[in-house]
Amino acid sequence: MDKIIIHVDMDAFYAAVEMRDDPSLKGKPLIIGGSPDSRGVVATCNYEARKYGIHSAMNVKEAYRRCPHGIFMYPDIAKYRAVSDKIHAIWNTYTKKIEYMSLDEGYLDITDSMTDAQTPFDIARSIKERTKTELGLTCSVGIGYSMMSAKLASEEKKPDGLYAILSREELINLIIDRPADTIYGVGKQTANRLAELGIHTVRDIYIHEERILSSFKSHGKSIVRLAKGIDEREVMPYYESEAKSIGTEHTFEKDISDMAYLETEFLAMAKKLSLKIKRRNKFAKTVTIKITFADMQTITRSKTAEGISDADKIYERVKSLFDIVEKDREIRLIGISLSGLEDVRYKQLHLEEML
Ligand code: DCP
Ligand code: MG
Repeated sequence: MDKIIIHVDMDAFYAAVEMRDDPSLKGKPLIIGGSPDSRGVVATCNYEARKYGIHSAMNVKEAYRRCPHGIFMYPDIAKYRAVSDKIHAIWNTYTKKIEYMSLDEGYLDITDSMTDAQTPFDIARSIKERTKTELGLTCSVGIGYSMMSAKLASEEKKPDGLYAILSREELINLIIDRPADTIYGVGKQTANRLAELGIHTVRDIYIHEERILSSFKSHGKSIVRLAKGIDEREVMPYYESEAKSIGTEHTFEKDISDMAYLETEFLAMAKKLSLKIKRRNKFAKTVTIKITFADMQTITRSKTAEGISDADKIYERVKSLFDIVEKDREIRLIGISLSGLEDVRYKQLHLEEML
């Protein structure tokens, strides 16, 4: 049976909280970020400021150049976090199967929690209504049969939107002529590589399916499936994401002596784990590799240092461990595990950049 997933994303979150708390800011372009003379970047801005082409991650100096009469404010993360807790508390009354993506965004799987008398639209409207009356804020809500369809639906009518994409056909009709990076998992880098293959839109993904499958391996398979509307990802509730470690391992059909090949495998694993750990909003302090030799002897090697989540950082640590393993026998299995997981401190890096 299809799932019913709701994706909620607050509108201009930090800016909306500031406008709510100081109504004199309403109607004026408001930019939250570093001061105009600092090296900071824009965290967000309200919709008035967006008319000037200002957006998240833009250099504040550039934002100031575009809109010198705008109001520029530093973010107050503690305040937004407290508001976020209240938002999450509202969501929690509809289902316990919630995956929080950031302070202002989350997926709610309501498949099993909805009563017979309710439709997904009742729940979506109720969430919007309560967010408005109890917190004085607006959000955009998407209803989908999968995580990707729910997310695209919430973006569709932003701000204060409500939209549903309830079948693969509807999803495909909506996205077929959109850029390839509409597909979850297609970031800048992948989009560039796709463009080199002449693939620019979702339609091109269908046309050149074979080319993608041969050039991108398992990532290609996932791109093609998602483009066709097949998205089996489960909403991962908080309690499940509390697992103490995240790992993956691979047993080879034949024992391997080619070290360069093993390094490529480790790199692919690091990429996979990076996606997983980022989805859980975590950093890992400890990286452990596991190696089983052809004679079934297994060894593990660990390194603990600052928390990381990027694939290249994970791989770097894996490589430093693998380099010092004595490779005198063929290898049957390799694995990586990430532990010492800590929460991503929301935007702290960004704050540091600004101060
Ligand atoms: N944020 C940030 N730096 C970024 C992006 C976002 O600090 N590069 C912060 C500020 C945002 C909040 O996270 O208010 C939520 O991010 P969104 O991408 O959901 O953006 P907004 O909620 O601000 O706007 P929208 O209405 O487009 O969702
Ligand atoms: Mg938002």
